[in-house]
Amino acid sequence: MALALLVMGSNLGNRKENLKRGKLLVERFAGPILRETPPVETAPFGVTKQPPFLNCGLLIETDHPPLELLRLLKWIEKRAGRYPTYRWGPRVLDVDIALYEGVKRETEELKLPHPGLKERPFFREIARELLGGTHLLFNRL
Ligand code: PH2
Ligand code: MG
Ligand code: MG
Repeated sequence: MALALLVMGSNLGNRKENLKRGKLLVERFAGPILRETPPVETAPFGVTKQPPFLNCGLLIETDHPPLELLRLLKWIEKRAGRYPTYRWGPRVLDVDIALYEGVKRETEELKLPHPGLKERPFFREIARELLGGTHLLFNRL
């Protein structure tokens, strides 16, 4: 059993409903949600000419090892209606692993901690909001 910090985002269709759907699927297939942030509207990062995002964060407990969790989240995105666009482009639902307890990894498929934690203000804010005291669990990465 490990803790993982997930960041979800949506900027296509009914963004609020998409995040809700994502949350239900995460809860059902990835593991229980211990803490969550309310959705917050954020300016698009990277490709700036696209609709604004709704982002939120989930702290979950999971039995799935990192790569398995990643693949499960991709499946959840599809199940919530995501269809392919382009890199950093608009999407119905994105569920990223920001942190996975005790894991540091730099592969093509999976980078942990997620580079967004350095680059994107909303990642940092979500991490701060959800980790608070439990930050210790991650600070040796
Ligand atoms: N996700 C992206 C690209 N840009 N910008 C915001 N504000 N929120 C996101 O979730 C986001 C983004 C690709 O994953
Ligand atoms: Mg993303
Ligand atoms: Mg993603």
